[in-house]
Amino acid sequence: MTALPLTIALSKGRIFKETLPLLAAADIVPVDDPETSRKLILDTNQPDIKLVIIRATDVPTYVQYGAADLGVAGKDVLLEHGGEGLYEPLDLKIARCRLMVAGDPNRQLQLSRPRIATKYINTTQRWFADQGRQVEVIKLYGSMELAPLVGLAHYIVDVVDTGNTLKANGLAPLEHIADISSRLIVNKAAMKMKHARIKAIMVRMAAAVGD
Ligand code: PRT
Ligand code: MG
Repeated sequence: MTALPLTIALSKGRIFKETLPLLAAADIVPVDDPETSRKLILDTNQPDIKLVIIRATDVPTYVQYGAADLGVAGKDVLLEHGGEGLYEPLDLKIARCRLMVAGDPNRQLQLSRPRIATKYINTTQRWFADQGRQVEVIKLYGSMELAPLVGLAHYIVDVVDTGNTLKANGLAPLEHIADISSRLIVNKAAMKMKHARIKAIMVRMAAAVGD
């Protein structure tokens, strides 16, 4: 019996680096290095397993539509995406951070309808709406920390790790929305069609997850 081929979606940078040892535990080792290669589809030591290297925010979309069977995505990205069409069976406990509301700590005025700059517009709307707080959400694609400094927004919602980036810009974390780590995600149809194969990978990755 020949195994059905598998495609795994990953983003470059911290997720790729921290996922490598977990994939290795499942005997999946990329042949090319995405940081130096320009290839978007990487071969692995297993002829029927490929890695696709895409933007972090695109990973759930590829898995949802079955363009990838598996993927690794931050919980921040999954909350924003909504999780439609995919399972989230395993917390890989990598790329950990916190999703926070942040702003100028010396300017805690109770604005009636503050403007919040973020790339997480759905999550931000939900966080404030659930508390009955009226806000105006502005979509940005990066460098959220700049927005309060130039008067574009009163606050931001972003992921924070060390807090150094906030601090360097005179900002501080104000409210904790969620603890974030990266999750293994699986296309729902693939989970049925390729169950034995995916289960075997999941079991071996789960055994390699640390604390
Ligand atoms: O970079 P790109 O625009 O391509 O996409 P991305 O930023 O979504 O990808 P990437 O690789 O930077 O992040 C992937 C995932 O890593 C995120 O979805 C999070 O789940 C997780 N993660 C963990 C982080 C951080 N830690 C983190 N610190 N993602 C981003 N950051 C940013 C943070 O927003 C801040 O601007 O890094 C900066 C430094 O953080 P401090 O607090 O340590 O100074
Ligand atoms: Mg980034």
